[in-house]
Amino acid sequence: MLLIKNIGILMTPVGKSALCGKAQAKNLKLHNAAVAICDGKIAAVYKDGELPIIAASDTVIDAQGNLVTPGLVDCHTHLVFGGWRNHEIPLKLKGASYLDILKAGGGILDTVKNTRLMREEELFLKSESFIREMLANGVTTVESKSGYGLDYDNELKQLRVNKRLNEETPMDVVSTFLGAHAIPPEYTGKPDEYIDYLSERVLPEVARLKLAEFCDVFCEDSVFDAAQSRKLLLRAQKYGLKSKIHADEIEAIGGATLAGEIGAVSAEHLIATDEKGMESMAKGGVIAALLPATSFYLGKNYAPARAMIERGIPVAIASDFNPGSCPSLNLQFAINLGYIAYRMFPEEILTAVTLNAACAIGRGETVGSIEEGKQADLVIWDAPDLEMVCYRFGTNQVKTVIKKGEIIE
Ligand code: IZC
Ligand code: ZN
Repeated sequence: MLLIKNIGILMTPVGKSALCGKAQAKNLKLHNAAVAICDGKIAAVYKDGELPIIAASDTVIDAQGNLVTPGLVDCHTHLVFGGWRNHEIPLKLKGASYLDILKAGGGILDTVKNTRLMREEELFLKSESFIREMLANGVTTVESKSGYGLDYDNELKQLRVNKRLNEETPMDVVSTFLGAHAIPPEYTGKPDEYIDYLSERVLPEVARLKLAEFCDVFCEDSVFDAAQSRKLLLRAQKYGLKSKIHADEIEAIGGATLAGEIGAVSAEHLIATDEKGMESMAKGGVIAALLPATSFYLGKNYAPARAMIERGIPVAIASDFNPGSCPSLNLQFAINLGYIAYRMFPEEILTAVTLNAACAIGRGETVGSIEEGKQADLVIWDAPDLEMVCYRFGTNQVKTVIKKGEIIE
């Protein structure tokens, strides 16, 4: 047994499904707590100084009165990529927008060029270093999208890297096929043909080789419209891939509405989402995966998180780590922005980066809360309470990370 004792405060959402409305703020809060872990799973949770009988062979960790939460879940990243995009800074300072750069053949397409050039092993080693950094920052489960290959060979290359990251690092990596991330140079001006190519040539193989659980699409002005997105996602559902949509990041062109209509598990970004989109999401039980560090980095508005919570949409928060619109993998910074920019309460934020994020990637049954039977993924913070985690920013407040009952060094 591994025992974590002397936990000043243990905070966790409860359950296996996403929490919305007032329930999003309901955390279990235990004082002077302890957690017993056996075989990588949570065996028991204690409060008010209660402890199990400890055998000489047990390992005991003293949390020294600090806060303990579930391991964080980062439910939206693009962490497998070649190159960086630091050279875009001067263009942006001269006034070019994210979409201007993409339309001129840069942006995502620049990363596609660099990702295609990289060998699978190099790509794996680069991504593995990000995974290590994420673990050190308290993230124990991550979603990773393809979308920088944009052809059969290179999309599969990225997805195989996801598989290896999941198998060869302590991190749980949930793989998403985002072949419809941009229109590749081979299909310039022919988005419909590219959607057909993905549906007929790439998707069946992704499904056959079980390289992704989700299919995602960048539903955006001058990328893929709502009809093209619908076509691909419905085709993917037939192959057993659940739906996610990059919706309303820059323009509201119907992505959030589509998410509700086709039963997407999550819609992501939602900076420009309108009333109609929110209504459809609430009706369809779609989780809103919000990415505040991207709003920060693009100098854009922030998604209407409070309005979503009021309308009963479960809110998750993720990093959106990618080389263009968010070159930071620090989910703790997104937590800070959840508080400062979204005006969410610490309890709502904790649910957003644990249970709701887990549900957004199909892992609500196994992770996202500290409960008997769930996987033993926990963070011991260098902080006495959740307010401190939301309040201090720019430093790593994680003290110890436990993944499947093992201490991450
Ligand atoms: O590489 O720019 N928004 N996709 C959609 C991204 C941002 C990632 C990128
Ligand atoms: Zn994204």
